[in-house]
Amino acid sequence: MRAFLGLGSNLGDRRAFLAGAIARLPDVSAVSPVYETDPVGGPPGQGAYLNCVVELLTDRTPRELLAAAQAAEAAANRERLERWGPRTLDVDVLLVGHESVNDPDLVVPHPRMWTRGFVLVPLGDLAPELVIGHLTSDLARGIRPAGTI
Ligand code: GSY
Repeated sequence: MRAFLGLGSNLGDRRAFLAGAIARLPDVSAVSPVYETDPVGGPPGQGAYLNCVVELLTDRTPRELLAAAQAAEAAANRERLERWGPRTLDVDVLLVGHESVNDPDLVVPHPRMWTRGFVLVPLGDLAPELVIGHLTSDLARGIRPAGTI
């Protein structure tokens, strides 16, 4: 199955946190370019994010991928201090093949991914066919290329 995870960091050595997560996640087959993006939601005054999307070729279930995402966040010393607040690392399960999950702690496809430029732009680098009809110029505005990992 082709699965996609979204990665973001806006605290500390942001690029190192993304790189550490990519090294630790299972079955990674491709990594998008990195983008610097303005925070969506959360408290005022927090710093810009670095975001990217990774593709996995995997047989793991969405729940197994959630566990891998949470392990990567824990390894980045993430503390859940404030919902939507700044974080060393956020790893979201975006898509897992054609699977859908609707549990209190896990919804796949990710319910907000289609309205977030910081997800759709890097996802479009890896899978342009998935973002057609979703990625508008409004959403892409302010998503700034920041190199590769
Ligand atoms: O949902 C992921 C964490 N997050 C982000 C993010 O990764 N990038 C941007 N630009 N804003 C965000 N707000 C939240 S919450």
